[in-house]
Amino acid sequence: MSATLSNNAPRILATPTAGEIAGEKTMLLAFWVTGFLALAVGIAIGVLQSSNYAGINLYPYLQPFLKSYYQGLTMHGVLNAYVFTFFTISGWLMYLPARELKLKPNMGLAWFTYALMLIGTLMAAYGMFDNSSSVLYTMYAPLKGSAWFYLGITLVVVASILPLFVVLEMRARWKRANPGQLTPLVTYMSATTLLMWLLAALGAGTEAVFLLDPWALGMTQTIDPLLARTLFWWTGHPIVYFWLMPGYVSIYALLPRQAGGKLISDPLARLAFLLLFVFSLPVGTHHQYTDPGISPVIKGIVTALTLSVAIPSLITAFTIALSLEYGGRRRGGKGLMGWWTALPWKDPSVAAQVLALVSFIFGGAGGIVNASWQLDNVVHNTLWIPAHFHLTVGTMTTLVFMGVSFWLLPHLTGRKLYSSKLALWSVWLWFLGLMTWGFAGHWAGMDGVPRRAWVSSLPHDQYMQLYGAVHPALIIVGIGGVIAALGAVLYYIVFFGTLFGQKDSKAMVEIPFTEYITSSEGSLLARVAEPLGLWTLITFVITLAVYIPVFWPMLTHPIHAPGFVLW
Ligand code: HAS
Ligand code: CU
Repeated sequence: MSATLSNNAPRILATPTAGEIAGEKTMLLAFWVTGFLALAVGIAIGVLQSSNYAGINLYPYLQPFLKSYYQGLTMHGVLNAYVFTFFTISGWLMYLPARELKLKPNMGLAWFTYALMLIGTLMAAYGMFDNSSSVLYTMYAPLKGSAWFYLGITLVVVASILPLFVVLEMRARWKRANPGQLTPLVTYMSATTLLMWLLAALGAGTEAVFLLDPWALGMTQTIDPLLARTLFWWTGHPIVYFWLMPGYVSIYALLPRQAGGKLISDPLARLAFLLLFVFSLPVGTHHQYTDPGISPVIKGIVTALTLSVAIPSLITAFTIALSLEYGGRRRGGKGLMGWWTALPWKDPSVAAQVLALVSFIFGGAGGIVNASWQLDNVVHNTLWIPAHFHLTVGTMTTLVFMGVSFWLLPHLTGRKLYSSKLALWSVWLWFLGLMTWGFAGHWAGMDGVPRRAWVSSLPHDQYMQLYGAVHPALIIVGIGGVIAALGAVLYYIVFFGTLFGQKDSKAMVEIPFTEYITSSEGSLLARVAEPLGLWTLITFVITLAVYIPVFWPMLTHPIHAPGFVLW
């Protein structure tokens, strides 16, 4: 009898010692510094891309380092969209749950993740720098890259899955000690994000291991471009939520407190994450509305499913706007919008995240246009699409992480933020630069300016003949890029100024975990959302139901295309 009782009774878990926490901080710092270094290189190359559209061809001055616009574009996309995000997100999603649960993560696995990701990054970087792999970040076969590149990317993707096991193990340990209790919110969000990513990565993982790697190693001579693209987009859509959801962790679980308030509802946050998980997997083919070989019936179904993916972000918009309003009113804001001006705008971390949210209103609205099959035909493969993703991953994700770094770096290093003022300038310039870019890019896209085109290499009169009518928009694209780059310069002054700055005992700020107005206690919604294994299975079944009819004709009518190295 007593044995049964002691089995069910809550167990006391060993909390990590100060030395162990210091080790975890070093681990997270390694992930963030590596990620932000990659971003610095990516941003520098970004200025070349935006100048290209303004008609300024800087590539001739960069020989022999960058051979072509397409090499630059590949590096810009891979470093920013994969390397920066995967490093920062992997560290972030292991460290925060560890602090929330007050448990020690499996540090061996955490460091192994880092090492594998670094090796993969170096291999892929080699393949890009030697100009053997200018295949763009979407790796569209039959454009052919080197084995260094594909194998490197494969390792990076494999590494990015490992944090899931670190988080699930901590969650299981915590659940054994707290039987019947709901997973605390940050851990719930992290586990959901990483489970979503596990299923998402199956597409690109299969593409890499069965198509791209053997092809680049010379084991196969041809490739099926349609199959490769479809596998890529299996991952390529949900990857955008792998970029978004870790930012949402801060927006839901930390920002309300930083803004002086509380999160309105914990169960609604869980619902948003669960819906992002379930809805984002089956809709990858909305990137292929113009591809042949996919049934129009599927394209219609995917349009409807994609529109539903906006629902969790709309839930987020209302929940967070209300949480911010609550914070602003507690800080003395009066009247209809007084709460808005009463937000702590002088705090660069808050300013960055709120500005990121503002940009995401436009990024999200553009996404809803893309989601609609008919409207997408107008904007697909135009500059509209990069404009859309510079307001989502370029601003929403990146600016939130910049904002987080303003408290996280002092938290990790015990050093003072180098300059709050410079930090504020950097986030405003980044926001204004990318909003300018975004506005002009959408405009130029609607006028039919193609994306991924080395337009500045055309003779001037030909460039003007083709794009003269939309030249003002393209010049604004270039100006937006420069403003954002100035913001980045200030940002990195703050970043390195903090890393190498003064030690200050007060700098070691605590993680601003928020309180809730409505907690998940007694919430049916939170209970239904809790069994993550079941939700993973449900999502997988729905995804297969949508994808089996997509893949079937491709597998029964394979295409065999030889590879091309164009640039
Ligand atoms: Fe997207 C293409 C559809 C969101 C990234 N997307 C891309 C590409 C990237 C990307 C990188 O359906 C290009 C890929 C390539 O290279 O070809 N996208 C959507 C939809 C959403 C969406 C429906 N995208 C994102 C996010 C991304 C991202 C997030 C990165 C992080 N996207 C598409 C489609 C395409 C596409 C098609 C293919 C197009 C083509 O032709 O190739 C939705 O998830 C968006 C929902 C978002 C909202 C906004 C909610 C607003 C919030 C802010 C509230 C503000 C507050 C502040 C609280 C509905 C949460 C208070 C303010 C006050 C004023 C009170
Ligand atoms: Cu998508």
